[in-house]
Amino acid sequence: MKQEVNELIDPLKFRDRIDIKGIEKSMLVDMLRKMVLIRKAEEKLSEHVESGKIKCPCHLGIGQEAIGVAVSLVMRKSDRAFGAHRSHSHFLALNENTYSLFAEVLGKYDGCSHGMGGSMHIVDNDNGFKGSVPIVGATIPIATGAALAAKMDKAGDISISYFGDGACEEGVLHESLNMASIMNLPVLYVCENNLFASHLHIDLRQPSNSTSRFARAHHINYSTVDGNDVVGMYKLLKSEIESMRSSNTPYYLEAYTYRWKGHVGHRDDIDVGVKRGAQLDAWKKRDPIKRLADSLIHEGILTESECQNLNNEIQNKINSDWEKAELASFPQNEFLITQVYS
Ligand SMILES: Cc1ncc(C[n+]2csc(CCOP(=O)(O)OP(=O)(O)O)c2C)c(N)n1
Repeated sequence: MKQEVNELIDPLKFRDRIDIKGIEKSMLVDMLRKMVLIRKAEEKLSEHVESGKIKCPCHLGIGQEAIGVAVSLVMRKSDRAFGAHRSHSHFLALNENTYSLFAEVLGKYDGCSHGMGGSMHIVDNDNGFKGSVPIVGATIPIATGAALAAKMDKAGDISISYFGDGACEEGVLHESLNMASIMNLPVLYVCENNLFASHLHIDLRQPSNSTSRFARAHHINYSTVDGNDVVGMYKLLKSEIESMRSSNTPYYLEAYTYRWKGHVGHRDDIDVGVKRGAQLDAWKKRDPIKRLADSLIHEGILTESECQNLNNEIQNKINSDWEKAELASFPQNEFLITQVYS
């Protein structure tokens, strides 16, 4: 028997303004700025996957910006976050360093992994992003181990594990949840449930479109949320993470969202899979950025022209960082021996 989780997967719902009450103006503007930066950075990447200048595979998360931004705002630099193949938003939400990301995907020495990693091996130790790898599910146990280390350090740090709904089909998720539960580890599991694993919709892969049932099975507290509501997720995480830090408990956040681009590259992939063609336009109307911007304008926090200026400033930064990255140098050949190992 198939079970639908709830209305969170309905793209006709949750399209309106979001509840921004109780959050400081500077925090709201920061959220908007970070999401716009991530969106525009990925649009630039999309343009240059298409132009052929980017040679590495690029998994774009346009449409999913709110999740990484909400998490980044409750993190501290000593926390330890781990991502996967679709992690540009997790990286940029923490450091806004579009130059470092652009240089990386172009294989340049100035990139965050000195041009050796490309889009799927990005890292920023200083800001808490400990790295991403493309093997689906591979960083979930690493994040769990990092939570054990954090607990032993007794400094109240936590670890964060980002993964997609497809990663729940890997055994390591289940082993990790069990270990985090039985050992009381402060790890925040963040499932970005965009309903797809490559081209296959979750309805064709699972008896239910909820992955948080796995947290429940392991006695881990969890929430299922609108992953396109940055403020809602921020409010929830703020209180949950405080208690994780003091009591060393795991938490599972299932954030429902949708990626606007195909699995990899610049195309929309509307001709692939059974549901995408029908749903993509509807999900674009549940845009996390527009919903926050509309809310800020409606509440008189920003004017339309201030919003436009913010967009323009970010676009200028993106353009100039891209141009600078194109001019940057490639790493020396010796780096293949000194920086890459197997
Ligand atoms: C162990 C493993 N199996 C298969 C793949 C091929 N693969 C890459 S991404 C992906 C789908 C992952 O889906 P999900 O975890 O939901 O993340 P999303 O792409 O939706 O962000 C697959 C099957 C892989 N990289 N690693």
